Amino acid sequence: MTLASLTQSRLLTTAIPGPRSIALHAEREKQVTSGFGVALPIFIDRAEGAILEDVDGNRIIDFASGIAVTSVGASNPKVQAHVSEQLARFTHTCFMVTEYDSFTAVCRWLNEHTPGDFEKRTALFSTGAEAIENAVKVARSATGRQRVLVFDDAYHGRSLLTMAMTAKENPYKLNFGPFPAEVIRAPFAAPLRWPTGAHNATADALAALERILEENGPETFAAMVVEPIQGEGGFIVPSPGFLPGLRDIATKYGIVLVLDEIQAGMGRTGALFASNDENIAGDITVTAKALAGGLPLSAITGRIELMNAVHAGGLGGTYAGNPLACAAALGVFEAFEDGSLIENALRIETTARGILEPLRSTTGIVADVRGRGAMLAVEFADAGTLVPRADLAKAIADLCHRSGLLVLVCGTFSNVLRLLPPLVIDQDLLEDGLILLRDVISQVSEAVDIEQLETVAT
Ligand code: PLZ
Repeated sequence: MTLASLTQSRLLTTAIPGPRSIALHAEREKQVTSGFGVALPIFIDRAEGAILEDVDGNRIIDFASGIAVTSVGASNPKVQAHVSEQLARFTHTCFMVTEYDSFTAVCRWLNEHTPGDFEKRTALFSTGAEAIENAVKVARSATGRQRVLVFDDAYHGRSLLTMAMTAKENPYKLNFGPFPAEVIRAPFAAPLRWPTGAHNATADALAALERILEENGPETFAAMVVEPIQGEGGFIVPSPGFLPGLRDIATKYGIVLVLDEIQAGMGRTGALFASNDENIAGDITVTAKALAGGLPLSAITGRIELMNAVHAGGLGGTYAGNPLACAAALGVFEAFEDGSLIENALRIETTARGILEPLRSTTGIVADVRGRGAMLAVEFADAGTLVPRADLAKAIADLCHRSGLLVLVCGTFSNVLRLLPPLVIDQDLLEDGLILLRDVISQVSEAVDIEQLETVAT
C-alpha cells in the first residue's frame, strides 16, 4: 500500500493531546507498566519527514526524531525499499546460525567510514546499551584489565553495566542497584559552569583525570568511554582540546578509548561522526540510533587487534544485526551518499543560531545556546548565578507541545531543551518550529520578569 505523502506543515485540529489520544492513553495506563514515562502523550498514526500526524489529525513538528534516530525521516523511501525487499525474502536467521551478506555490508561501510586510519572489524547488536556493554567486553578481553573510566553527566544506557556508567541517579538508576564494580568517574570539560572559568576547563579536567588514573593505577583501566558531545547529560560540547587530550592519555597508558557516538554520530552534528570535528579516532567507535533509521541496530567498530582478541563465540545475541535492521542501515547509507543530509545539518545549525542566539541577550533566562549541526540545545538558568531552571524548561516544552512542536528536555538538572530535527526537515517547517520556540521562550521570560517584580514589590 502506498500512502499519499504527508503535508510538511504544522496543523492543530484539536487541543494537544486530542480526545482520541486521551482515550488511548487511558487504555495504555490500564495495560502498560507505569515505569515508562512519556514526553508528550499523543498517539501517532503516521510520520514522514519532520511531521508526526496523531490519531486526532494534528500535525506536529518533530524536533525529537525519536531521540536522534529518524535523521533520514521517519518513513524514508530508501529505508522502506531496502526493508520491504528484505521483508519479502526472510525476517531472521540469527547470524550465529546461518549467514546473510547484508550484515557484512553494514560492517564494511562502518569499517570504511568510522574515524581511524587503521584496519578495523565491526560487530553488530541491537541497542545502544548492548553495544556499549560489548565494547567494554572487547576492551577487557583485549587488555586483560577490568576498570572502566567514564565521565560526569555521562549517559550510556539502562542495562546494569551501562547504568553504572551513566551518571544521573534519578530516573535512570534509582532503586536498581547494586551495580557492577570497577566503574570510575572523572570530570567532563563542560565549559559553562567550570569553576575556574571556561578557558581552564580542558587543562583542569585533564589534570583531574591524570590524578584519578594515578590514584587507581592507570594500568588497571581497560577502557575510557566518552560521548564526543554529551546527550542526555545536557548536550554538552566539551571544551576544545579535551577530546584530543583524552586520546593522548588513553594512548599513553594503553587504555582503549571508546567513543560513544550513539546520539551524536551518523551525520547529526554536520559530519558523519562528532569526533571528526577534533580529528580524533576512538580505538572503538560505538553507533546505534540513526544507524538504521528506526530499526533496532547498534555497532562497535574498532581496531582489528582489539575486535579479534575475543575468543570465538564470545560475542553475539539472537537478534544481533537482524536482517531487517541491516537492510534499513543500507538504506540509511544510501541516503547519506550524496552529502545533502550533512549539508542540511549545517543549514539547520545556521538557521537555529540565527533565530535563537539573540535570546541570550533579549531574555534573562537563556544561559546558553549550544551544540553542533542538528544537535542543538538551549539551557535555562538564572542570569548571573546560573542556577538551573528545570521549571522553565518544562514550562517551555509544555507550551511548545500544546502549539504543535515536539521538543525534549535533557540535562543532569533537567533544565536543557534539546533540538533534534530530522535532517530532512524543510526550511519553512524548521523556521516555523524555531520561531514558535523563540516566541514561547520570550513569553515565559516576560512572565518570569513580572513574577520577579511582584516578589520584589511584596
Ligand atoms: N549512549 C550517548 O544517547 C540512548 C535514552 C533514552 P539505547 N539515549 C536515549 C532513555 O531514556 O532510555 C543512548 C545514548 C548514548 C547510549 C545510549 C543507549 O542506547 O539504544 O537506548 O540502549
